[in-house]
Amino acid sequence: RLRMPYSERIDYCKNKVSAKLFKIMLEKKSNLCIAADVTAVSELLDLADQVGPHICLLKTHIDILEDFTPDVIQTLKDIAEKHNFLLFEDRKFADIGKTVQLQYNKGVYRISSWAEIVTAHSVTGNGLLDAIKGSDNDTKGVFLLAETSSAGSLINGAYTQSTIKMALQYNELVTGIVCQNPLFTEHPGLIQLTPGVQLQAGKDNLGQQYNSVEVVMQEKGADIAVVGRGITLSTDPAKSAENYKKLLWNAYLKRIE
Ligand code: UP6
Repeated sequence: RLRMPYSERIDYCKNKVSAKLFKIMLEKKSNLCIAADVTAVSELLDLADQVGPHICLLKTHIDILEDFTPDVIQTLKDIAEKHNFLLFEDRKFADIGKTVQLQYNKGVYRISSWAEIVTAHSVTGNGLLDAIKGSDNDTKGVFLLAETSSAGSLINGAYTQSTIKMALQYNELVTGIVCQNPLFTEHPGLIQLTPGVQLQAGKDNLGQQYNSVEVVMQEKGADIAVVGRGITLSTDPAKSAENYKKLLWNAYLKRIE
């Protein structure tokens, strides 16, 4: 997987969304996912429109918006279409199947009606993935969490390996894995999504740990890097996103050289 160009990996994708995502990445020369962690709708929409040309994925925590109304979704969808990126709700589902089914399809957010990709923990087992798989929308993908970027995580090696097994078992539904290391190198159809990325290695005061662009792409096996505050807290998010995009794409090109 690590030395194979994204273009060649499309043929290995069992999940429709992964193939679509690889195509967008190639068209836009972008393996940047923004973590749009802002709490006002206007900020989210502005940010999406500004960084839109430079990203392949817009990752949301839709439940942190303080002024959410259902019509926000249509506007987000329009921006996503305008700039050709996918909407990705980082819900980190982790309940029994029945509850996840309700959380995914119902409530004010109706996540399944707009997010082509969601995240899930593997901790509760297959029922959770069966619930997502069984719901209406037919273009959907899941990133399963096999590791986290936070210090002191309770996830161990056995959990990580079982998560990858689960991803392979559900390969029609699973777009890829959220992790910090090159774990599933024999499976080019799965995408590695790696959060905890900034220009320099470091940490925040709540356990988040950052690696640099070069390290995540060349040593840690990331296919897509998630950048949040590295962009959102900069004075010019569009320019910052463009800079991350170029650095990430160059690091990818170096990796496949
Ligand atoms: N995220 C992590 N680490 C994980 C999984 N997910 O940071 O292991 C998510 C967070 C946040 C984003 O929920 O939205 O990635 C990182 O944002 P930051 O770049 O501002 O730290």
